[in-house]
Amino acid sequence: MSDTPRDKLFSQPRDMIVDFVFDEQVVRVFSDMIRRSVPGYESIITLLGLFAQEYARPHTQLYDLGCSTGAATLALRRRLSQPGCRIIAVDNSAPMVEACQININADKSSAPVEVVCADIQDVQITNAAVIVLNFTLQFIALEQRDEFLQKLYAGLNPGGVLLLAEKICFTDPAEQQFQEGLQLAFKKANGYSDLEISQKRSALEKVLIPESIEQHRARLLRCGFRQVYVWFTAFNFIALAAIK
Ligand code: GEK
Repeated sequence: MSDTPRDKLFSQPRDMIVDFVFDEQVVRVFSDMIRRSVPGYESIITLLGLFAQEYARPHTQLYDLGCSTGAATLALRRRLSQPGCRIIAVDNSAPMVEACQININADKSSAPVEVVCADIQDVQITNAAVIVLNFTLQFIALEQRDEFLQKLYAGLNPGGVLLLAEKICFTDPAEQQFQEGLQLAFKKANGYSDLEISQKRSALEKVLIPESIEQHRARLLRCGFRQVYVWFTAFNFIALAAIK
């Protein structure tokens, strides 16, 4: 995945900004785009593997929901040593699923992976030890998030972990400006121009809806998770572990 073409999707002025979609153009540059946009992305991906190592139990399932090109799936797979486990990677973008399958096929680790093209809200979750929602919940409609997380909770085995990483917002406007400003600086330092940043922001506006850490924590506790911990944070991006 290291030879991914560079993301220049928003580099030219556009007459009309349409809502962001995970189409073939995005898939082609996705790996470059997410690394240059999300501070800490690569660390989060690598560290997810440790949760597979620590939380997978023999003959259980691990889910990567909104798997995109399979980075988290591969991190889980490479650290998975329990017998009889299976990873189920799901995305509703056909070109993402295609790219994910290619990356899985090229990987030499042995745990079986099933790559599924479906809406994550329609997937049956059963016998799960680990569920990864890495920057995916933010694309689910706000009013559907409670029901969706309740479903994940129900499919998780006791002692299992839900790994939720999200872009977040802050209730204090000064902190919002501070954290968002630093993410902007991160994107600029990674070579994105002001035009690219503002056009992409407009395209994502109605599609990616961030919530505050308090909202995430409250929802997870409402669903029944007994422990909710932040295990990674970088500006306006966090990763939480919720244990059943
Ligand atoms: C990573 N987890 O590299 N059903 C299925 N897939 C969906 C849905 C849905 N309802 N909504 C969005 N997606 C990945 C990164 S990207 C994050 C996740 C980002 C999929 C969508 O097609 C895309 O592939 C992914 O969720 C979000 O760790 O681009 O900021």
